[in-house]
Amino acid sequence: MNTKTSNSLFERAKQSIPGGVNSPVRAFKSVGRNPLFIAKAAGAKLWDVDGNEYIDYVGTWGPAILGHAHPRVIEAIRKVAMDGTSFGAPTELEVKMAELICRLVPSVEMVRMVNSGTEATMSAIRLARALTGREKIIKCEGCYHGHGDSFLIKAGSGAMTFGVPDSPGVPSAIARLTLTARFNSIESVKEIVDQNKHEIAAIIVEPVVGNMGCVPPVDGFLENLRSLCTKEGIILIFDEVMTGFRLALGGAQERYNIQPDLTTFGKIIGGGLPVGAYGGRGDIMQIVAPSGPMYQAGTLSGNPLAMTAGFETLSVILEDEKFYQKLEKKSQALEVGFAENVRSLGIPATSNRIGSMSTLFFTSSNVRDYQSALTSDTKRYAAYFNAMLEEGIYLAPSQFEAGFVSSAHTDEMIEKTIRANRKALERTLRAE
Ligand code: KE4
Repeated sequence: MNTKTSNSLFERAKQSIPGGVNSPVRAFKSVGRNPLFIAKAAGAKLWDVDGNEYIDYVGTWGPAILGHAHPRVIEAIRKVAMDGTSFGAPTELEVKMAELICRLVPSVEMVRMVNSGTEATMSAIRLARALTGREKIIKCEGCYHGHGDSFLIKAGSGAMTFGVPDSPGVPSAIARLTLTARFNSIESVKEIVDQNKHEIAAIIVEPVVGNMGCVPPVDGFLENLRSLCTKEGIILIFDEVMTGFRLALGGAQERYNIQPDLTTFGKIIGGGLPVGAYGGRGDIMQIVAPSGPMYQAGTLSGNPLAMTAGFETLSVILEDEKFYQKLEKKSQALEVGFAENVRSLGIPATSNRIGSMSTLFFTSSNVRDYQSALTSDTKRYAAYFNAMLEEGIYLAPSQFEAGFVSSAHTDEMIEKTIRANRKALERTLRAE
């Protein structure tokens, strides 16, 4: 596979961008090769600058639920851009977007737009602290909530990929306020709450984790979190930056029928443009300036391009009442095909999937939390990743990420991917 242009671009990029990329996981470090520079994308396909074509299962880390460059979304952005890209003043588009999110997400009565998932989660915990007057928060090991100081403690995603879950530069005074529990262990959460009575402002969790690889909640975990927070006066924050509008129109909270106090969003609601949002109970959101004292702001928050791209994306989904069933069918076919290959080749691997989010873990353990995810053979994952790339399949360049199926993935692409998976697994066997 010729990647000459990508390689020379990467050498150039490293002269002016730290690590040559604008987000660490893109550097392909954990899969032992230079990153591919992408020239264009359409539907479920990517083309790199050397003309190589791939079926894409990263989907720009979640936003591309319709595939890339959906004609409706592109046309809507083109049209709205003609009237200006940002005004720093309210627009009707923001009202329409806020009303749509409130209509679709069960627990959200009011919502504030921001520019990234990180901004959304940072604002949500500030709001929880403002409301409760408490300072400590609980997160789960392996969950990733963006790069805000309070979250880079046993973080997932890129931090887990590079084995630096706790970043230098985070003041110990801040780090001390973040306590970490084990995902899927309500006992570990209760223990921390009991040891910090009346001091916990919020528990923030990915209701279905994507950032240690895909790890669903075990039965009762989310329900127990909800009742614990209600009993203890702790704000329950569902970080649905990845799962929002991915797992259902109402996100994971609709799927699991749980009402968090606050929810954070990102990715899909921007249709591929920079966006984030946080929302929830009206009585809590009223505290946010200018209706209340908790300050949070943003020059480009709710800008017309991102609002339009997100609104059009959600509109396309809403027009197809079978949208999520079709996504489920394709994602299940992929999972069954992979499982058959893994079984027949005797590879120690297990797959977790919820809806169109999934991960093939190279471990024989059942992956249900950070510790079990870490039993994965990351060297084998790297070999598998590279073999799939050679077969024209673009996967997440890390064992600790989720892959995504979009509505643009055809049955033929799913079948091609299953065939490629078998060849790639065979190559990893030979590489042993
Ligand atoms: P951003 O600040 O990257 O928009 O969102 C942070 C974030 C918050 N919460 C969850 C559940 C997330 O998944 C993310 C971001 N996800 C990663 C992918 N695992 C972004 C990819 C990257 O860092 O380049």
